[in-house]
Amino acid sequence: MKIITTHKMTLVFATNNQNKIKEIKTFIPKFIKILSLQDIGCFEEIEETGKTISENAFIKSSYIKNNYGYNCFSDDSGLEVDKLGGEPGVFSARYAGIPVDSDKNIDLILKKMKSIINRSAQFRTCISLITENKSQLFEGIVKGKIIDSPRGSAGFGYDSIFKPDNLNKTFAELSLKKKNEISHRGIALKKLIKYLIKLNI
Ligand code: ITT
Repeated sequence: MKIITTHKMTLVFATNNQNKIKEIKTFIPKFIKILSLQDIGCFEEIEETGKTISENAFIKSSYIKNNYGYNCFSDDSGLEVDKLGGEPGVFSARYAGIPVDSDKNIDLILKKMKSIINRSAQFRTCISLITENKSQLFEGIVKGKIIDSPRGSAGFGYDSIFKPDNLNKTFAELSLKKKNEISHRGIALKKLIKYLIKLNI
């Protein structure tokens, strides 16, 4: 039997990061149709000129709403290391320069933290949703520690050097499902989905 799904809501997910797409796919309820930037013919780079993670999230979603007319959400995320004054934070993607290179970013963090004993850090995700004229922000934070050298091969970005509190594994040693259960992105996404389900009632 053919199952027909009717989507009651269409949203663009404004990202070029395939790992983020993989992570959010497991969350999205069937009544929502997700379009990618390619689907809507958006191939230009959206400049992230904000001073904070939340500003950059809003820049990406409002760019799509203003230029393409679609309801949209975006995710801006970053790693914030306490003893580095919150770095790399908003510069997480390009911490070691352009072109973006995750291995170089990790090397730079580990180098800067070589003699630092307090290794507390957190991941932050801000999801900006724009539906018609309404703008909403959903935040997720997960606290943990930066370990001495990378461990694990799953995930992306800084996952291999981040060990969430209360777990003895790095994010890169977790399955996608487990990371989603506890991660910054998972927390922000759960808030987004709760809001969208209410909108749909
Ligand atoms: P878009 O802007 O196209 O969504 P991006 O990769 O540029 O993709 P961000 O601006 O949010 O995304 O950059 C955040 C960087 O922080 C990202 O490139 C990773 O290096 C890192 N990062 C974000 N989420 C992460 C996660 O869940 N695990 C590990 N590192 C992460």
